[in-house]
Amino acid sequence: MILRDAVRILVGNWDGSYTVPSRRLYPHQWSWDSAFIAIGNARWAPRRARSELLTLFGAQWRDGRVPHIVFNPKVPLGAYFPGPEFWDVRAPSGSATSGIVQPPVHALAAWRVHQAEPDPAFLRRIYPRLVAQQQFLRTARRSADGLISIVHPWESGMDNSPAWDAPLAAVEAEPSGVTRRDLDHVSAHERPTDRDYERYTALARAYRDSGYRRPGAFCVEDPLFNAAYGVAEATLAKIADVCGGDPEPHLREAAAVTEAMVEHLYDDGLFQARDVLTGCPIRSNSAAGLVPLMLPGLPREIVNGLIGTALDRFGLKDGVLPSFAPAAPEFDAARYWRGPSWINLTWLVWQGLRHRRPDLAGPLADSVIRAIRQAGFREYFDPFSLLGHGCHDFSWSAALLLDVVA
Ligand code: 9YW
Repeated sequence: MILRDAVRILVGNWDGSYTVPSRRLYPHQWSWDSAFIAIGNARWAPRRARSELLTLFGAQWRDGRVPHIVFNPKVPLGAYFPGPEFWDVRAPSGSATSGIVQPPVHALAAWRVHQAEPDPAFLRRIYPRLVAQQQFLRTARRSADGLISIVHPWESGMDNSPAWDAPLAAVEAEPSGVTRRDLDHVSAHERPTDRDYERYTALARAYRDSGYRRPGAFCVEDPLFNAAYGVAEATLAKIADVCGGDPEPHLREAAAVTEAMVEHLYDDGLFQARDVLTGCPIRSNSAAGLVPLMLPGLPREIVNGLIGTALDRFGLKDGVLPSFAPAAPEFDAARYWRGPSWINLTWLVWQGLRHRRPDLAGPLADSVIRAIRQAGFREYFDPFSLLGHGCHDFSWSAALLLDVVA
């Protein structure tokens, strides 16, 4: 029954060649959502999964960047803020897009789609695009220490994570011109504050005005983003193998970023973000710091440190994974990325545990099923009561359930 409901949601959110995250709240195509959705769709409709990724990469920019939103021209202007009129840019395909990116989890998605239904022609088509996506990050965003930076909290995928409180405090807020549409659909106490939105808008505007070239007042190295980048290289090695390419450079790159992360971002049982502008680590208790468990070459003692933290600070054994450690003062069980459990974040950590600690991965997968059984396919969940929050019929919750039970 629950599986049938998951498929029903994905069918309802399908727009002909890709899937919207949510009909009303997010009525366009989102970058990392599409990767998670493809992973789920691969389980019952691999053709849709391939279309999902190819549609997204159809809006790739000439510099290789994959925009975080591809706008549907049929959706009325003003239905989502900030919309195409704000970003004011088009991909070579002609699609209106945003100008920022999201964590590059797409190579992993492409590989999972290929595993579900082998299709070397699909891999050959998407491989050069995935390589260009990584190349953009190396060219535009890599520091001398070998880490990739993000220039907006939206690029982290975890917009209002408490990890961004300190770097955001340095950003001048812009009180005018913010017409929030999210509050038409979900309640204010579950979402980022107006102040957050004013800062998001100011940052996005400054980046836009630099021609989407120069980082502004927010520039950080995020462990989830860098882990996704490293996993993408490790996965591109497998894809290159199938496509007759050379896996070696990808393996070297995956090893290099893993090493840089261990050297610069790991601290006392958790990976932390680092502020590029000040050079200082941003110490927080974000579950983003557990996602590097996905990196295949992570040293054993680091893996053990992360697992210890997951158990002690995130209560891994007790139930669903919160997005922020519950004992921390910033924790909020209902507000967006400041504590609630999210299925995609849980899925990423689950991937990291599956082969290393099946005894912990199993209960984590069960917790996803339990949350959805109790609350439905909500956007996020109170990690203790499992009360559902945010929008209903959320695509990646449905898609990743299909993967977790497969
Ligand atoms: C926004 C679509 C996106 C996700 C992000 C999540 C939220 C807010 O929704 O972003 O308006 O873009 O934080 O991870 O991709 O589901």
